[in-house]
Amino acid sequence: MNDPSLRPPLNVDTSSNTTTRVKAAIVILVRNSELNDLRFTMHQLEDRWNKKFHYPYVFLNDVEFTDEFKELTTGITESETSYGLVPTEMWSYPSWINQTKADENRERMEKDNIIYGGSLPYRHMCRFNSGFFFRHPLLDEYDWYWRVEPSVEFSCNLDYDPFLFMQKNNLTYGFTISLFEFNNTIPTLWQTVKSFMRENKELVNPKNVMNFITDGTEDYNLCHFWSNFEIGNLNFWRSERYIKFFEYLDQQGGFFYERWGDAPVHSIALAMFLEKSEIHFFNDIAYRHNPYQHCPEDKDRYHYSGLCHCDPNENFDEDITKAENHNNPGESSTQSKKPRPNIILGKDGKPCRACTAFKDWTRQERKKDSSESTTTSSTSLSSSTTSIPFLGAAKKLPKDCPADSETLGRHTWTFLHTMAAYYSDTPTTTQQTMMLSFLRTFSYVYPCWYCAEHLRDEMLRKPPRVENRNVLSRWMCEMHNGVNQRLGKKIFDCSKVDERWRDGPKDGRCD
Ligand SMILES: Cc1cc2nc3c(=O)[nH]c(=O)nc-3n(C[C@H](O)[C@H](O)[C@H](O)COP(=O)(O)OP(=O)(O)OC[C@H]3O[C@@H](n4cnc5c(N)ncnc54)[C@H](O)[C@@H]3O)c2cc1C
Ligand SMILES: Nc1nc2c(ncn2[C@@H]2O[C@H](COP(=O)(O)OP(=O)(O)OP(=O)(O)O)[C@@H](O)[C@H]2O)c(=O)[nH]1
Ligand SMILES: [Mg+2]
Repeated sequence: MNDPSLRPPLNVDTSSNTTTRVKAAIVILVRNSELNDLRFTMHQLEDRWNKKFHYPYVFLNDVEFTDEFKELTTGITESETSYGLVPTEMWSYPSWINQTKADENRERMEKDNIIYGGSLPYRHMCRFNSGFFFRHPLLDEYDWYWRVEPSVEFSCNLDYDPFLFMQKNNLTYGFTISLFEFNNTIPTLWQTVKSFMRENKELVNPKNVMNFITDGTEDYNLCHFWSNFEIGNLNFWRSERYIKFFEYLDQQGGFFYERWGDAPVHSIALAMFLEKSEIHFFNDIAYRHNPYQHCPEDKDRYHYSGLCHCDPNENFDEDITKAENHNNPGESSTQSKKPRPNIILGKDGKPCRACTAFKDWTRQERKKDSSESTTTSSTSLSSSTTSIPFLGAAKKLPKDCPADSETLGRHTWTFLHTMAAYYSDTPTTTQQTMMLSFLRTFSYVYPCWYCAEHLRDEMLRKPPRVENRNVLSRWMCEMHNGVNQRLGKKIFDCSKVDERWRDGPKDGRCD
C-alpha cells in the first residue's frame, strides 16, 4: 500500500503532509472568559499537529465573541478561523419543558451535590452537543470535526492527518478516553433508550457494539467515550436515525429534568448504530482533560523517540490512581488512592477505572500496534456481532441479590395491586383516609427517586380514588399503565385487573 493515509499512524511518513485535505474543521464551543485556557490549548494543538495541516477552526458561543477573543485566537494559527453564535433555538428550553419542574429538579440535584446538578447553562451545553452542534450553519461545509475544549492538552506530535486516516479507513468516530457516567445524572436515560430501541428495532445495527455499554446484561454499565475529545464524521450525527434518536430523548425532557450528558448520549447512539470497526481508539493522541489523561505507554516508540512529553505512567486506560498521583504529587500512594470528592464512581461505588470493555479495546489496540506492518488495516477493531440483550432474554441475577429498580418495581406492583384487590367494597371514612394517606406517603418514600417523582406528578394530575375496591383497583391499574407507557411496555387491559390480582384466570390454573 503506497497511500500513506492508509497506513497505521506511526508508519505514516512525512509525505502525508502533502496529501489532500478533507472537509474537516476543529470545533470549539467556548466562553469568552475561557480565552486564556483556550490559547494554551490551541498553542499545543498547533505545535503538535495543526501547523502541518492547517485545518480551519470554528468557534461557537451562546453569546457574541469579543473582538479580543477573535484577535488573540486568530493570532495563534495560520488556519482560517470563524466565529459563530449559537442560534437561540439550539440553546433554550423547548416548548414542552415544564420549567418549574426543571427549576425544582436543579435545586434538588444541587442539594444532592450532583456534579453540575444545579447548572442550567451546563444543560444547554449538553443538549447542544447532543443534538445541534453538527447542524450549526458554520459547519455545513464540513464532513469531519475534531472537538476541542479550552484547557485540554495534547502532548505528543501527531504527524499524520487523522481526518484523512478516518475517511480512508471507513471510520466514523474516534476517542481517547472512556469512563463511567455518574448514575444520578441519568436516572431515566436508559429506560428511554430501551423504549426507543423497542419502537425502532429496524434502526439498530445488527452488528452493534451494545456489549461495550451493557456487558451483555439488560443494564447500562455507564461506560461512555469521554466526549470532550472527539474526532468524528458529522454526517453520522446528521443522519435520520440519530436525529430521530435525539428527538426521542429530547421529548422526554431528561436534558433538563435530569442532567443527561452528551457523552452517554453520543456513546449509546454509537453503540446502537455502528459496528466496532467504525470506532477507533486513538492510542497515539496523548490527551489530557483534567483530571484524566491518556498517554501512550510504549516508551521506545513515543517517549525515547522524543514524540511526547506526557508521563506514560499516568495513563487512565489502566489505573486512575496513577492520575491521582499526578494531581497530588506530594501524597503517598495510600493517600492518593483515596477518591477525591466528585470523583467518578463505577456502579460498584469504587473509584472509576477505565471501563472493562475499553481495556479490551486498548489491549487489542496494543496487540495490533506491536504487530503492525504497513498494511491497510487501521488500528480500529474488527467488527463483532452482538445481540441486543434487553430485547431478548435478560440475564438473571441470583435471587438473594439486593433489589434493583426492576425487581423492586415488580414486587411493589404485586403489593399495590393486591392491596387494592382486597380493599373493602364499602370502606369507612377512616379506611379511606388511611388509604389516601398511605398512597401519599408512599409516593415520597418509594426508594427509587425518579419513580417516586413521576408518581407524585401523576397523582397530582389524577388523584387517587379510594371510594371502594373497584375504583381503587382501576386507579392503580391506570397508574401502572402510565409507567408501562413511559417504559414502552405493553398496556394492561384494566378490565382484567381482578382476574390478575384476585380471582385468578378462568381456566383454573392458579386454583
Ligand atoms: C410506583 C412505581 C413507579 C415506577 N416508576 C418507574 C420508572 O419511572 N422507571 C422505571 O424504570 N421503572 C419504574 N418502576 C418499575 C416498573 O414499573 C416495573 O415494575 C419494572 O420495570 C419491572 O417490570 P416488569 O416487566 O417485570 O412488570 P411490572 O410492570 O412490574 O408488572 C408486574 C406484573 O403486573 C401486571 N401488570 C402490568 N401492568 C399492569 C397494570 N396496568 N395493572 C395491573 N397489573 C399490571 C403484569 O401481569 C406484570 O407481569 C416503577 C414501579 C413502581 C411501583
Ligand atoms: N459558550 C459557552 N460554552 C460553554 C458553556 N458551558 C460550557 N461551555 C463549553 O462547553 C465545553 C464543555 O464544558 P465544560 O465546562 O468543560 O464541561 P465538562 O468538560 O463536563 O466539565 P469540566 O470538568 O469543568 O471541564 C467547553 O468547551 C466549554 O467551554 C456556556 O455556557 N457557554
Ligand atoms: Mg471540560
